[in-house]
Amino acid sequence: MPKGRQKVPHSDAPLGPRPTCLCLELAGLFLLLPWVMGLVGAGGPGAQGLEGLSWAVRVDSPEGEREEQSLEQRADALAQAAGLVNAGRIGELQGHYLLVQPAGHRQAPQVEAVRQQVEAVLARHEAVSWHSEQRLLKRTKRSVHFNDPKYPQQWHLNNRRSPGRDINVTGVWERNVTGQGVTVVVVDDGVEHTIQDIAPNYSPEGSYDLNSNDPDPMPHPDVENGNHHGTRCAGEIAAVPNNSFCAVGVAYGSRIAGIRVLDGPLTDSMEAVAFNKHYQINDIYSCSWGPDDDGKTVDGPHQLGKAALQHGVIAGRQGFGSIFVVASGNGGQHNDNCNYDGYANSIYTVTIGAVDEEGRMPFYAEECASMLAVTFSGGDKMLRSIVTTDWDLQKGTGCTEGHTGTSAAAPLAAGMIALMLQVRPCLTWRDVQHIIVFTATQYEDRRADWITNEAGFSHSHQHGFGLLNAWRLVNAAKIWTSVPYLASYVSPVLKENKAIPLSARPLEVLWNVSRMDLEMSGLKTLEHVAVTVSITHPRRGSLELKLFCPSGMMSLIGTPRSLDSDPNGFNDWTFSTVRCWGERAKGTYRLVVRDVGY
Ligand SMILES: *[C@@H]1O[C@H](CO)[C@@H](O)[C@H](O)[C@H]1NC(C)=O
Ligand SMILES: *[C@@H]1O[C@H](CO)[C@@H](O)[C@H](O)[C@H]1NC(C)=O
Ligand SMILES: *[C@@H]1O[C@H](CO)[C@@H](O)[C@H](O)[C@H]1NC(C)=O
Ligand SMILES: *[C@@H]1O[C@H](CO)[C@@H](O)[C@H](O)[C@H]1NC(C)=O
Ligand SMILES: [Ca+2]
Ligand SMILES: [Ca+2]
Ligand SMILES: [Ca+2]
Ligand SMILES: [Ca+2]
Repeated sequence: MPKGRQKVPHSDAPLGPRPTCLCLELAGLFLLLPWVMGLVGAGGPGAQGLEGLSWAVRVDSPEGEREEQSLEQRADALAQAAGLVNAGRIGELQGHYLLVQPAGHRQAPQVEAVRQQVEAVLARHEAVSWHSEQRLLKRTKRSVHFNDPKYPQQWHLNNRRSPGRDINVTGVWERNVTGQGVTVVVVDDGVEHTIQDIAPNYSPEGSYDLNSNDPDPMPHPDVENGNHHGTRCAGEIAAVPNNSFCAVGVAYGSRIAGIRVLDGPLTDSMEAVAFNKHYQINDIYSCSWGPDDDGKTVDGPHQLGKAALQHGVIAGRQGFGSIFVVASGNGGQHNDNCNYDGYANSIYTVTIGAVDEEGRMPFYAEECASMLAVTFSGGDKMLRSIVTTDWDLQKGTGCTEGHTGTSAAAPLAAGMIALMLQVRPCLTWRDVQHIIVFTATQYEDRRADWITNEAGFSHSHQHGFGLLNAWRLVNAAKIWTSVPYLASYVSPVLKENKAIPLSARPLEVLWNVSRMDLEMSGLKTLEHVAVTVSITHPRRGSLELKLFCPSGMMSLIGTPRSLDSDPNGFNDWTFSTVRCWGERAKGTYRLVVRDVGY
């Protein structure tokens, strides 16, 4: 479960008339480049030729004419002349065909005689410019057999009980993509880096202890809450495989650092330091914490924390931008919503929620319009949790089967992003978000309100754009063309000096974004849409805010919360949504504010 941050007291704004003040901000891209999904598949002839003899040939047309049909006919004729069968074109290689022995002749006793005959025909034939007998290539499949005792229980990596209900990472590892060259930092209550599943991958260069102000983020023993949280998250990302100990991390070839900041009073300035600490070494910041999930808190990064997030995406990782992964929160039981959590709501963060082993939204999970995607974690008591490293500072075993909450989901996402950055280190922070949007997969859950937006992306407030899939993420990363520079458009401040009526007739605020506005800003396609509001209202939790993009796509940016009876309304709070991702920016935006009467 995420740790609470130190709460900053709300200022006591006087109850006055009820002005509503809001400002619409769009962030998006200048141009949407054509995008091709990375399909990895086999076409043309398969393995059928390898049971008998087979040859690859290049066929040329005599007149230099290269029409596929005439090439195909020549390959047929050639096959016949050689006593073979044309098994079809080889993949996408024009003029290349695979010729195989006919089915009945495969066990022919005089293999050598047949081989010589065919060779003679192919060598003489005027249509053949090249030929080569196909022999079996010796390739050792690097399939992964780990001796870690808890690896078989890591269903989120390789689910044998319900195939498909995992992050689909084993094929990525088999291709030697394990996060090599990438450093992930866990910003938390420390990382026990001496433990055998962490030590070989530990990065002291990326680490720091802001609670004690020293370079070593070793957690301090604490009987009450354990301070095991950061170590568990670190193990999910980079636990060492095949060391006969505990478990395996998603990106076990990456380096793992720790920033200890949650074990003591936390200030805005400490948070700002943490978000940019060693930001040319640390590529990905994994943050499994946030404001209280009590269903009545509205809080997030303050001035300095916000500035550090923005500075991180501009200057971190040699200018490609630090990747901030945040957990969406565990306030599900309290009807909490991650749009009241400024870390999740921030456009600079990758906001990750949880689904359980059965692919359902767990009881603790929060929903929100700024949710980017989900990945696996524990659920109710009957369902398995996440197996990972644990501290053994006092009498622990260094291994746990009980890590859960969105805290356990965010590090899995951080690990998957490390795999992407190994294959494409120069992806920008926005490329990473785009690739997640493009590759996350929708799946059925009766609680999910999937809607396909005008750009063709399906989003639900519960699951974002869907489930992260390591195989799809890495393949898309390989062929991704970086998105152009960030463009943004900010409307003027709109003041509506109107009361928000109880129930039936909501307050509506419209804002038209014209072609001229967009030409001035250079913005074409939406990514994030953010609305900053100041609303005075005697009971904040009674308010509901819906934002409609020009396409009509609705985002529930502010949900009513029965427990939130704060009398001060919203003061300059920014709500954001990713649901209009990829849509055109021009047109009318409509904010609908309603009092649901709690
Ligand atoms: C793991 O270690 C065993 C020896 O304990 C070895 O046989 C095996 O190949 C190793 N697996 C991997 C994937 O390196
Ligand atoms: C999972 O990965 C394998 C490669 O290991 C790939 O063939 C398969 O299509 C992937 N499944 C999904 C659902 O993406
Ligand atoms: C895997 O990658 C690492 C570093 O990128 C390299 O040193 C190693 O030789 C690779 N192994 C294989 C089997 O390709
Ligand atoms: C916005 O545009 C619509 C039609 O395009 C028009 O009816 C409406 O009056 C405009 N609203 C504002 C506030 O300019
Ligand atoms: Ca220390
Ligand atoms: Ca291990
Ligand atoms: Ca929350
Ligand atoms: Ca976010």
